[in-house]
Amino acid sequence: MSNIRKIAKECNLSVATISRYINNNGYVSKESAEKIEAAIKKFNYTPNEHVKAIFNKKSNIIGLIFPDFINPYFGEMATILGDLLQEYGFRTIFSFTKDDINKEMNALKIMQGYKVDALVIARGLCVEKIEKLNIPVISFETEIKNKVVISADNYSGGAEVFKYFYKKGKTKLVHLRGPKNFQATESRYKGFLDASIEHDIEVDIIDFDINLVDYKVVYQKLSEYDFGKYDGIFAYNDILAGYLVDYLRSIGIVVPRDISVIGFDNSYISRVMCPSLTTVEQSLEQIAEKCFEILIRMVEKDEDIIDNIKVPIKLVERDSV
Ligand code: XLF
Repeated sequence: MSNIRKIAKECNLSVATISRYINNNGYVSKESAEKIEAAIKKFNYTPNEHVKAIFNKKSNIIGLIFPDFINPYFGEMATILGDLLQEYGFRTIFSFTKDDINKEMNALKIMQGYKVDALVIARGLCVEKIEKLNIPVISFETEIKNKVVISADNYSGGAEVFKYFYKKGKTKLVHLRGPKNFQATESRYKGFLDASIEHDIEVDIIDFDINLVDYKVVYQKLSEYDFGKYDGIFAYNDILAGYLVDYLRSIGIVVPRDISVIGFDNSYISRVMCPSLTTVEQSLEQIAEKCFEILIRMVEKDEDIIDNIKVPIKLVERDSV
């Protein structure tokens, strides 16, 4: 006999009443609630998620699709958000895309198979497919029609980097630009470029259109350029800035003595790097908390939400400039 039926029999109540009590979704008298509590204790019962799911028509699972956890920014974001969801009582499952469309397609299929109640997709690429999903979706960074989109104010971030270099007297600048299919880094690039045009300073742009997962490939790419002619480098994110500082050291260029470097993210590596990294903060806490709050509204309260949320950025001064 299933646990719920055992409890129902013990209490002399219907299975529906037990379910209402366990799932907190309807009236149960005080007297019945006390009986049910006693039976739960007696049988040492922990609600079976599958049973809950059948009664609620919800799986209680949130799917989180991320590029990878090699980039500490995504690792930190998933930890904060996953923890909030877990504390609330949700289960989380993860899939990784490595920014590959086929892997992302597969991840979406797997998530649908698990009948997740909602999805958070970071830097998604399969825009049309995601647009058609009929479950709540929060998209981090990628604009998707009729969905909730959350991103940092990347354009302002890029502009702030230029202005900071300029204020510090650095005008021989280069930007390591992210892959063109990343909307966030494209905005950083545009913000940086527009600010340089406004100040009448010509800047160089290097297309860094490779995956940062394999550091050997990154170092190989860095070795193709002559960084000695610049006094400031804007890397499109912290992990690239980390590789860059290390690479420069390996060829005898010392940061910040010989050249300044600014990243983007304010992930924990920016604090522990040597020198510590001046960077643009896209607040992990604010982004994760916003995702959590909206997920709860969409999944628990069945609210239909379409929004485009821009989280403000902040330049964090450290030792790399
Ligand atoms: O997609 C962008 C590029 O990398 C994302 O916000 C990140 O900055 C994370 O490191």
